[in-house]
Amino acid sequence: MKNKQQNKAAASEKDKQLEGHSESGENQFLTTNHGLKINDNQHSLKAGERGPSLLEDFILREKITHFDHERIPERIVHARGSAAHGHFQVYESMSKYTKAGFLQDPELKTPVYVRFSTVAGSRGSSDLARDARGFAVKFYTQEGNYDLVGNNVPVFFIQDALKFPDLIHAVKPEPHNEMPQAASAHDTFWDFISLMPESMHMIMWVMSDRAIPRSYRMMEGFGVHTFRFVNEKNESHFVKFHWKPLLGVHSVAWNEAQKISGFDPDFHRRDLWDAIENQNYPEWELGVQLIREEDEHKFDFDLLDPTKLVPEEIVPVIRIGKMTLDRNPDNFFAETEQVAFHPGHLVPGIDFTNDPLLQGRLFSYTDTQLIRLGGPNFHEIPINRPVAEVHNNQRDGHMRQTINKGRVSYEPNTLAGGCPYQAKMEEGGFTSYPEKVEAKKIRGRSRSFFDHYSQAGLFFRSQSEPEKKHLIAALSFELSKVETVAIRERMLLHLNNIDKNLTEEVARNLGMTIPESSFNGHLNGSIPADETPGNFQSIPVKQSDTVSEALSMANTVKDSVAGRVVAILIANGVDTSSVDIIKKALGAKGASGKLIAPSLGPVTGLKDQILTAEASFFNTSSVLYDAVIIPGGNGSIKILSENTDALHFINEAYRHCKTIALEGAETLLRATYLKEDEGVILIPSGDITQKVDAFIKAVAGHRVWDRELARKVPS
Ligand code: HDD
Repeated sequence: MKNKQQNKAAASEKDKQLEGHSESGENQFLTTNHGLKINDNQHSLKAGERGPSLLEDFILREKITHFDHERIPERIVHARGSAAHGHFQVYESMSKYTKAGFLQDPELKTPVYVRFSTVAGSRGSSDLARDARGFAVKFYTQEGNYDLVGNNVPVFFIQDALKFPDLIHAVKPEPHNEMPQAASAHDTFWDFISLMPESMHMIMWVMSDRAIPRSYRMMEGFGVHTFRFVNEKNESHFVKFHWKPLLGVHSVAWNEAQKISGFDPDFHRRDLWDAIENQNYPEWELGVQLIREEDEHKFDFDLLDPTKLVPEEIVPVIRIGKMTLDRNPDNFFAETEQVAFHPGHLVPGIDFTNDPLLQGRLFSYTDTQLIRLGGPNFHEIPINRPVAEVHNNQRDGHMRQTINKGRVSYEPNTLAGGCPYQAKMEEGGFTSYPEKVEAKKIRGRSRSFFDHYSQAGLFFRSQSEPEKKHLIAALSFELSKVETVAIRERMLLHLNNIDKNLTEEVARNLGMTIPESSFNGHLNGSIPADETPGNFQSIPVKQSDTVSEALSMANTVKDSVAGRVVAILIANGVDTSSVDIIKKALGAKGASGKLIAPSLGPVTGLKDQILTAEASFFNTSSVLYDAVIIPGGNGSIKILSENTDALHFINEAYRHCKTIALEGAETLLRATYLKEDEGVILIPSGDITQKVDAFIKAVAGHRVWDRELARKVPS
């Protein structure tokens, strides 16, 4: 009961903070920022109708000045993103492992704000760039904000935060000509990577289909670093965080991604927005891998190394709660642009480890907000404000919102009764886990960080055949854009330490042979130069044939079509009752069908019923849909089979391995490249009612990637 009241209080407090001028208000006069009612918003003040504008026009100056300052610096990384509100609930108390308040009570709903992003592109870049995706969750807990600032990939490129600026400089557009935008397929990125063996595992992930998700709703999320859970008895467990999407993990094809970037660069943003507007609320389960303190050194990699994952087969992921996103933001700038995440926003019960990448991040995020949001008071922006009360002696600074009362802004004090005073641990005061540290100062890394290839190999081996082909194609694409041959050669040497077959295929696509290992320059992360030269031989390569099923998307959940969009191709003469049946069947499963015709506007069906085309071949493309269905009706089928745009639409959907169903459409089928497989569903005229469920089931399977293996379509 208490928690319910607290939930309500927290939610309404958050709403109050977010309130502002709203569009639907009645009796609202236009005013200046100082509340003066404006009488004329059409004309600036002039000396006569044809005369010069007057400096006196404070209304013009206020409006233009505000406009001139509308932009703030975009995020240095993760500039392109979209976000939504929601809540998190734990399934059962995790008190055995952590005292974190929001992980104790299954009744407690903790508000969250979640921002998904790409990493490399600018704010206006396409959602479909090949890239890792940011997955940042802000929990507004009653003990303060907790941020889990992760990615959709469980590992990272580098082991030490000192290399982060180098990595980002290398991947961003090249500085002399600002090209290419939101793309890693260029020399500086691969030059850097080819000198950073530690990045090979992450390279496998970003060259895989994980880097071109179908939807933010269909991505896994990972905290990446090893963190700690700490319980009331101050006992610690290592913890790895996972977000598991209930819709499964799905991606698009690379050829498709490139086209989506042209047809709808907001594809992921729109998908998230539409799903929430249509009440297909995206859901993820929070998973944890828990490792006892005493087991820290039982792995053949270092838990502090962010380029390694803990295979789920070794430490299972326990699903401990669910997050649901159920409200779109009201204002993109105020919320999504101004939200400030920070891995250092912690609550009691969760703590850091000494992962050197995490340690550097703990400095970087506050620092970046100072410049991006303009000063030290960014925590007062509504989207960043905690629902927990804030009391401290910090004051003043740019854009201070709080009006601190009284004369005391120091501690200890007597004049304010000693307030605000420190909280003891049992009162919820945060204390750091007292990890023993005894060491010499050193710039270096542990030898336990030196195995750079084993998990890259594990990832590649664990992929399905179509996934492997996609990865090879992606590497071939990226490296073919690299002009400097020596960089490509170095990459082939690295790949050869991961998988021989992979390397041979990439080399063949590049028209190259795999060079002898001959590089003697500085390779970051190889065994130090005083022991052996920094070349490829000095990096240990372990042979293994283990696989991890969890790493392949082929093993994901395939039982839902919620939020999927199906293209329904129609023309005059279409059987409108078939259209009706399809739309209803899709709607019943949370999917939608969009009517696409040779032109926009009315389409006359059988029995003269009129349908309205929602899109036409002029303004849409098959790449924007999950599947295609062509309802019967002889007239419609005849028109479509003679329409080259319609044929291209169907052929392209086939190429991208989508499910295609055709009702009574043999003529149309013959005019396309389609060959029958489980994703090409032929429905005899009039049988749509019986067959529509089989079609929807096939759509839930997402793609018939095996079509590529049969060499019916290119991968
Ligand atoms: Fe970072 C933003 C995730 C390493 C420095 N990072 C940012 C965001 C995400 C991540 C999801 C976007 C947050 C949002 O939506 O506003 N970053 C990661 C992950 C990392 C990582 C999973 C490795 C495991 N990051 C990392 C390092 C540094 C940074 C090593 C610096 C030393 N990251 C930043 C940043 C950003 C940022 C420059 C840009 C905007 C912001 O922080 O608020 O400070």
